[in-house]
Amino acid sequence: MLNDKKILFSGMQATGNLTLGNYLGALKNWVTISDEYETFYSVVDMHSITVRQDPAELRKRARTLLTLYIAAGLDPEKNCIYYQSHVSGHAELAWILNCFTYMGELNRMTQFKDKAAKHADNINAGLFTYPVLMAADILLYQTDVVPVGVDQMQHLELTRDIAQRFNSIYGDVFTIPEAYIGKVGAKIMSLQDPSKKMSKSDENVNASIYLMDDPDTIIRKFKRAVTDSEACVRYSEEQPGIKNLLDIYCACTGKTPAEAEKEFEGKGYGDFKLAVGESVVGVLKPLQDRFHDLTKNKDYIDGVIKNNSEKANYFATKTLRKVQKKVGFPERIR
Ligand code: ATP
Ligand code: LTN
Repeated sequence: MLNDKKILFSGMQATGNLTLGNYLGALKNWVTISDEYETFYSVVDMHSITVRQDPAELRKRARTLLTLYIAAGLDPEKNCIYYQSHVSGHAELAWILNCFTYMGELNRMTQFKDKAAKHADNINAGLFTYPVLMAADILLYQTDVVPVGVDQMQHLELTRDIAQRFNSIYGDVFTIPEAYIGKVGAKIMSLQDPSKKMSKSDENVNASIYLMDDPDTIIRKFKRAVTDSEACVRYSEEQPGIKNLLDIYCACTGKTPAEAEKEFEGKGYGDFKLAVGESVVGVLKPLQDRFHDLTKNKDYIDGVIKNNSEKANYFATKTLRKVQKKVGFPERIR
């Protein structure tokens, strides 16, 4: 890198509509910490085809996601925001790393087990080796930190194991990455079943707040959120529904759970849910306005896509050539 900053990489899949979980667990943290690092934020469209996609729809969602990165506050002049499929090094490194990953390791991945159960009619090899592509994403940029939600920890551990294995054979080729888990919003749960994470692929639309939901919809979904019969706003594992709403409220307002408990002392769940909904509207409305402005500016977004894919390609190729040489591929003749 040209400066002394450490390197950060993260990515999101262009499948489904982004939820408040994706925003509070990932995107918001990306913005908060971006200034401290040299950053690469990828729209990981190659990961998306591990489950069947409609091509036109995937293209549209990928562009929406890239635009949302910017709307959320990432300046594309400072942050390398790009499509994974525009940098062929991801696939090339993934192939090499496949040869340094064991079937047994991949068999243990819980996301694979979940997705295989969900898509029983299409358990393809890509779904199985998905974590290796993720390792390639990260290692390609000599990444130091990877901000993700807790659900991705297992993949990150695997990435570290693969990198260490490779380095122990060929010397210090890869930087060993660390996970960065945000303090608040690390795991936002479903509004309809607080034992499940809020997920963009949930079939029940009332379970998730989507980033593009209008204010009325947001308030209505919070009013319907599953709670309990304790009638007391307390931050406790015994009240998972209330705890989740407190997590959301604190992530949106910057308050601590203790401050929030105090604020709602003696108040009913109705008032509390309304306040949570309003705090979410307060965060999402400005983001939505910026998103709509950006979509009107096609040339600007096209320019971001072009410039940043060139930048990502430059850094990716540097690592890739080093790795190719180490494993014994013949040198390129210029
Ligand atoms: P899917 O439902 O398709 O599995 P997802 O909603 O889990 O998708 P991903 O694309 O897998 O979303 O995740 C993008 C990022 O958002 C990851 O860093 C992930 O850790 C984070 N994330 C996803 N869901 C949540 C959640 N409920 N709470 C906090 N962070 C989350
Ligand atoms: N597997 C992640 C998305 C993802 C990612 C990455 C995250 C793909 N490559 C590299 C961080 C770094 C997910 O399903 N959320």
